[in-house]
Amino acid sequence: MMTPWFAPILWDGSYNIDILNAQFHQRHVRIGLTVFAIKKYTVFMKTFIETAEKFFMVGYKVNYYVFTDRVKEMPNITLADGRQLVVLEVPSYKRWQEVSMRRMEMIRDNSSKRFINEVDYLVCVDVDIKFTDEVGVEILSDVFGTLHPGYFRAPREHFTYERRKASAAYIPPDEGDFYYAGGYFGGTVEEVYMLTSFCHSEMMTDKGNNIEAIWHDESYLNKYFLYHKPTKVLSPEYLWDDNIEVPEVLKRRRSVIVPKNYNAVRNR
Ligand code: 2GW
Ligand code: MN
Repeated sequence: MMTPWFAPILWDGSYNIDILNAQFHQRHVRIGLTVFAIKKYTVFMKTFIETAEKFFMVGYKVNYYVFTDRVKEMPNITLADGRQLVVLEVPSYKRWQEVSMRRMEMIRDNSSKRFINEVDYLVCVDVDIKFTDEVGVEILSDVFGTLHPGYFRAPREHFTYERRKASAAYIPPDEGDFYYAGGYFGGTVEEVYMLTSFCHSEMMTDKGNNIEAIWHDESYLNKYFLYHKPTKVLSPEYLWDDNIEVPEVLKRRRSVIVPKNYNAVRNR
């Protein structure tokens, strides 16, 4: 429940939400939830927002920041008091790898321009998820990552870090604490700015050298966390994959990956 650098690993039962709520309400914290719905991924929006209304930071001031190239396809959903949906129109990239990777640049740019004036913390997630149980202020910290559901019990040798030395995302075989998921990280706006700046510029370095890390943005995120340790680590309760058999330690599933009809939503 604790990393060797004394960051809590959040499992059900490791915290008292009433104490945390009292602390965070006292500070009137505002939370931004960033999500990207580019091209056909707009189909995930309705479920994403509806389930977030039910389970994500209920009772807090929440801004949904939706980056999309299809503004007209945004669902019209009535939100609870104190919550708003901010649609940010962005260009779409042709390659799907780039669609995923460019999120770092867009989060970075909006952190300094907009998010810093509007919220205290950012939570940055994939859109192909649905919330199925409470996610509250227990996750908030300077900078946090999430254990990838496929690797949280795996030995380091199995982590799918970038292993080519030519890439800026390279991680030596004898280094690396956890394998973090690309689709769920966050922290204060300042910390998320630093994280996304790092990931974007390392991606650009690689691009200049005609190399792209094996798992795209996820590989650069793992590199960042190796040398800038997260101050909280979310257990896979926060991002579960129902294709994996539920282990005994997993008492709650707070968000799960929505099964994709690959042909319908991806044109690789
Ligand atoms: C992605 C792959 C193939 C074709 C299209 C797309 C796509 C992604 C798209 O057309 N439109 C779009 O908005 N996206 C955004 O990128 C969307 O927010 C989506 O959740 C995110 C990542 O793509 P996804 O969810 O299809 O990829 P996963 O779940 O396999 O992602 C993991 O690995 C990625 C890198 O390959 C990222 O690190 C991601 O954060 C991981 O969860
Ligand atoms: Mn995804």
